Amino acid sequence: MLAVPSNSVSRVTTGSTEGMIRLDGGSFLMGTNSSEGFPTDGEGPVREISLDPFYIDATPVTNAQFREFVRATSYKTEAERFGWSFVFQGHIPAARRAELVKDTVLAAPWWCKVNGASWDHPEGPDSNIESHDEYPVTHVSWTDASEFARWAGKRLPTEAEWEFAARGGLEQKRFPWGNELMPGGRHVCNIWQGEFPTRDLAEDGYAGTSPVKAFPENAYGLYSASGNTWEWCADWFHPSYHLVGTRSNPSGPAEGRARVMRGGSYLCHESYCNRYRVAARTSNTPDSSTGNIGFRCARD
Ligand SMILES: [Cu+2]
Repeated sequence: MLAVPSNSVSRVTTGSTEGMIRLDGGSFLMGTNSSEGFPTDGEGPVREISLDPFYIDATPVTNAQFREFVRATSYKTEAERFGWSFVFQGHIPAARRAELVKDTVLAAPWWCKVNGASWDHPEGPDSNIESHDEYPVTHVSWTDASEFARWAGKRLPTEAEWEFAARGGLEQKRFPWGNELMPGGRHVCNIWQGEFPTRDLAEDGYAGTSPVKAFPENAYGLYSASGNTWEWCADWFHPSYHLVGTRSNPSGPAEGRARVMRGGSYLCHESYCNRYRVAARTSNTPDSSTGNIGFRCARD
């Protein structure tokens, strides 16, 4: 038996609720009316949502857990099948940029299309995840995340479940721990410090992802909800569907072109993408993968 360090995240036992938190559900106020929110994202209006009890992973799925899935199933992620994924410019050695970067995103040129980037080569073909077992898996698409969840006997959380869990029982606070970004002057999540996207001061200790338990959990025991990596949710994204949708166990529109992502990432900064707030939302197409998108699972 290997000794498991106390801070480590448990192995995946398929069909088990180990490493998950059981939440009673009930009603909560979802979204925000704050002027800080992005109206076009559909963060508001605040509405009362009720949820049945559910389980949710205490942490995002780690590299070690995803490796177990790949070893058990020989699963190939979409990034591996497409042959590339998006890597943040600051994570590519300047000397190799010309060779590795095939293209960039017009509206977000810091996202580089890198051949050979994948969950176990997160910064390109020569990079690896050695000594990063307890970091969140990245470069996984919504489809990949759903396949992992199915293997583990779980599912992706609905957006409402994600927000309920992330709020940790607090009502209408900005963050999973309260209203202050840095309570007591301490960094409690992994986001961007400095000038985005060129100057990353990494004052929180991390320029990229951080171990899933690097920062304190919220009152429900949920780690890494704000910052670190975006997390896929089950729902299709729509900026206004929630105005007409059910308020009891909502699961989003029946169809769409992009899936919901929540939580923000190590690239979020107030000046550019103030979406590490607990009401913030964004989306991506289900086959997209990047170095700052991961996921956690839920189950009934
Ligand atoms: Cu952001």
